[in-house]
Amino acid sequence: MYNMAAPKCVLVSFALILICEISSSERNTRDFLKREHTLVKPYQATSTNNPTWDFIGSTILTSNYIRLTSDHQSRQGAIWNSVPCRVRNWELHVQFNVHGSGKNLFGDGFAIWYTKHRLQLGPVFGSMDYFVGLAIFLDTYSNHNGPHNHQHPYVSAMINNGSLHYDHDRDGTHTALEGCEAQFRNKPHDTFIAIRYHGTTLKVSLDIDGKNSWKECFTAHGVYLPQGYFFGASAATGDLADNHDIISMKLYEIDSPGDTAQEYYGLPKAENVEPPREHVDDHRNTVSGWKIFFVIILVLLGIGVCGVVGYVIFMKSQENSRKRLY
Ligand SMILES: *[C@@H]1O[C@H](CO)[C@@H](O)[C@H](O)[C@H]1NC(C)=O
Ligand SMILES: [Ca+2]
Repeated sequence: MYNMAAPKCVLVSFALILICEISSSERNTRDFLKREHTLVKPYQATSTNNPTWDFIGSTILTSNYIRLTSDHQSRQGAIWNSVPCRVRNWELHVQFNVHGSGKNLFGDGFAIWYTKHRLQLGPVFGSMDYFVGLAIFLDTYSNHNGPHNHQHPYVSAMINNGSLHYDHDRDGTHTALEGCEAQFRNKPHDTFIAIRYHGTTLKVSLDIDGKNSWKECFTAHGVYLPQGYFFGASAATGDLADNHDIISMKLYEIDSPGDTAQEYYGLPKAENVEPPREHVDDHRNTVSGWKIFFVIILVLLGIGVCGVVGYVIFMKSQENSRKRLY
């Protein structure tokens, strides 16, 4: 009896390994493209035959790319998927091309969205502020003049439940979940970004070196996004400009059979993000510093004047009392 247990155990383990093998290969077959959330050439045919994408603002369609903004000032453009995404675990691949004539001055960049609201132009890379959902920013221009802990262009993620403001003056550093530096502009080869959301893990990777391989930008854990939001991309130019082109957006379902049960219905949230710090205006700060300095000087002067006046009055009264004494 005792000796029979070992082979049985081996058999059971072998069967388990076999089951694992089968389920992992099954998982691979389920990594498939969701056509209703995918945008590929030819775009004109897409908009007429399969109208699941909307185009607004300065966006123009050509046969080879979708141009969100051209290399001109003060443009805002966006594309939005009109089908809410019910896929729980997904990976979005975006082929893009940011290019322009500016050598040192160009901007502002573009954003990829998974949000509750769509088709609203606004100040955050061409889309609305106080958004509800996920934003991936590909920020080409550093608005922050002070000491920066990173270079630009910079790729970052932000999770918002509608309460947070994107602070351009700080390049969103106070609300960013994670980020990485990435020289994706004016490349002679194709450039791609992959956004993978599986379970509660968000992973962003880039393929911008023309090597046809993904390089991790960052991975963030404890990210909660509900189903039913919309994918989109938007871009903006201000005083500075660039061409912000989208070549394709492809959404892959990466649900594995085991984890389809849990769903999330709450507001977007990220567990490991620092609470937003107060926006402290450097200029105003120095002014208030000077104010305090002047107040102290005035108080000291006041004390001095009071002292002198008091001393004079005291001496006068002493004189008077002396006069009375004599
Ligand atoms: C929304 O997010 C902010 C900042 O992360 C947080 O303080 C607030 O509690 C959240 N509100 C809700 C209703 O979850
Ligand atoms: Ca910026």
